[in-house]
Amino acid sequence: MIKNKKILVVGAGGFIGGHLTNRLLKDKNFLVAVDIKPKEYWFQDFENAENHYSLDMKDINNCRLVTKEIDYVFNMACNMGGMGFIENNKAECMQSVLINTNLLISCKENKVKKYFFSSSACAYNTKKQQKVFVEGLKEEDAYPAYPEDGYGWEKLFSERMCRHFMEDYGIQVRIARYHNIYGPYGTFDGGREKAPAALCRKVFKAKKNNEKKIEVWGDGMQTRSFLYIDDCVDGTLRLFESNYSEPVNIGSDEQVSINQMIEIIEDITNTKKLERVYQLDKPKGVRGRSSNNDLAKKVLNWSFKIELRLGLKKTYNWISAEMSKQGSNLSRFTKS
Ligand code: GKE
Repeated sequence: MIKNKKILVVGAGGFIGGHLTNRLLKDKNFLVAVDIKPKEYWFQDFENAENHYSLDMKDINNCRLVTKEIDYVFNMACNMGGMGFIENNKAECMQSVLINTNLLISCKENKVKKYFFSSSACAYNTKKQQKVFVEGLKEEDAYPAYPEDGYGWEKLFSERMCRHFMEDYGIQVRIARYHNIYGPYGTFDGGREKAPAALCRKVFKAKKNNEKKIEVWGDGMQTRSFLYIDDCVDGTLRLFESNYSEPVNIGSDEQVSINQMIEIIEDITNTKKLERVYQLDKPKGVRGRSSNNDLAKKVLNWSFKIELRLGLKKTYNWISAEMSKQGSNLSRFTKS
């Protein structure tokens, strides 16, 4: 367990960064929490951390400032979202390369011991994801390089930047390839939400308004695997404390189609089967994706624990409670 360290989390106002910051605080570390978002849009608040609101880490001077006298850095920051966002904002997504690059340079200058980079399954070769049911992607399947346009290229390039900072300057790096992380305290509306949160929101709305239909992007047959946030934080810390410096999948291999995921949500919420309105012109991404977890088992002795059904139940309960609230509380999770 990491304890009594001075840790910088960049992207602490976001979904994964927020949960990670909370966990590191609970484990009795001193946290410097940074995000480009203003205070009112942070997904979680941290009373016991040194918080830096509205700080743009694309600017190297800000990176230099917050990496001083820091033991460990977790770079959880990027301008991203679900398919609806990354397919329509490729230039925005690629500019996150500045965050990683300037942070690494600053870590080198300030002699930070260890650096974590949050990469993505979008770094994998898209040509290996053209069928509905695919074998879980192994780490070597990122090459030959043909990642998701925009966002995926940024992730793959930044992975390599980390690797070369380790080879050339000796900074220890750890890299996770996350597979569609979901759970409470994440975006569920506004354009950046991913499928689990979007579909929980849509089922909740249909129930509330007594509607009989929901809109689904694509034909619903596309597949993914989804990892619950608590498992993600555990896997991340396990990886960080390991001796393994190459990218590792942090994901689940419970591969489901989008139609199957909707059935699970209907089932856990006692919703009568809704008519699916398939929107074939909406962003769809790859046809099929899942995570091969052999390497994580081997080098981290780690595997996901929370099955999709349970994770969706927790997520739905949180989203429905948020949507039932009135007023401004809602806006931080729904900002586009
Ligand atoms: N977002 C969203 N909203 N997706 C929907 C919806 C909806 O209402 N209805 C169906 N889908 C379908 C999408 O068309 C896509 O085929 C699938 O669900 C998953 O969409 P997603 O959750 O937005 O994102 P992806 O898994 O395609 O990609 C995400 O992958 C992660 C890594 O595994 C990326 O957007 C990144 O957020 C992330 O790195």
